Amino acid sequence: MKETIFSGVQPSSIPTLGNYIGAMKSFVDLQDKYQATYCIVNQHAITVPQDPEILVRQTKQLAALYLAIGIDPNKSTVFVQSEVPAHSQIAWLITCQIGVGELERMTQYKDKSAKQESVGAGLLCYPALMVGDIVLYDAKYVPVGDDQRQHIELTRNFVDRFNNRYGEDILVKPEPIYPNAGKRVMSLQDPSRKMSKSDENEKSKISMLDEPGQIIKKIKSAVTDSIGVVNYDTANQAGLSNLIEIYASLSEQPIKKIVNQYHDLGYGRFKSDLADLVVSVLEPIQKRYNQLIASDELYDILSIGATKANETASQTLARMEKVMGIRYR
Ligand code: ATP
Ligand code: LTN
Repeated sequence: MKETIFSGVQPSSIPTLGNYIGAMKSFVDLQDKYQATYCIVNQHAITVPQDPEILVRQTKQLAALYLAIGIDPNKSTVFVQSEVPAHSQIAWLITCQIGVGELERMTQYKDKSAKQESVGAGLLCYPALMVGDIVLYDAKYVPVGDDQRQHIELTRNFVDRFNNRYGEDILVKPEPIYPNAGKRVMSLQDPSRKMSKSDENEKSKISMLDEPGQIIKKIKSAVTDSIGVVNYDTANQAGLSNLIEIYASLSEQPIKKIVNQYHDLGYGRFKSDLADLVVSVLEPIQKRYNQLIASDELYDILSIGATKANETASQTLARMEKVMGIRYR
């Protein structure tokens, strides 16, 4: 039996190159070795305000992108979170067992709540939903970017606590899988902040659906420094080092080799080759995306995915409800 992995991306906007490199690319790479379940986590997206019509559109777009990057529905289960009720059901059981203090310490909560005028309780309770996503599928591994480190740690602590209280081996304790290069892709305009799909500054991010012209322009205008020599030095050349990581991930070459190759060629040449590389990766994905988004195939795949996910998830939910004493028959 293959070991299980689970991961998800929020349909909060079109995914960026950061989402692709940090997480989605690994989804494809790992699907042969593991029994994979990949979710479009739309219930996570509503922890901050969303326009309903745009959310629906983005949900379909993200599903199409999952398939366009190479997630194979014959190997992996792909589904939309709201189509599997066990996610919201288990989230409540978990919410009742997580401390408010624990939730308030999450940096994602601090960052996101600082940006909201009025903070919904869902934003604070969000990690309970994420813990639920992972444990429902008995996931041993979770491919994610570095910004999810704290949430995975919280999941691991929760599983320990739960199993201690209710019996060993009820829940599987997951481990994160981070990519070798690009576990934290930074903003092209401010390399001290992560590239984020909900960043309002379009120049800070490359969307997976950006056209070649936009990609070239954004990489050309990415913030670097005045040192002028291509080096991987995150302290003094943070912007450039971020571009090198992107190059390393997409070309699957070691950072050292890239630095050797471009060391004396100047930033202009490096940026122009990087832009070509990004375009060469995204163009075929966009081509497949355009076919998928216009077809009914997408709905069929998501229906089959939700049915499969439901089978597994409802069993875990039942196991948890039983030990917690809220299944009386
Ligand atoms: P939002 O801006 O709406 O919070 P996000 O861009 O942070 O979205 P998520 O949907 O929260 O994206 O994350 C999906 C996956 O992408 C997660 O595994 C996350 O760790 C990863 N990820 C997000 N941003 C980056 C980044 N800049 N570098 C590497 N991985 C990232
Ligand atoms: N919280 C993640 C998205 C997410 C996720 C998950 C990732 C929701 N549920 C389960 C891995 C496993 C985020 O905001 N980046």
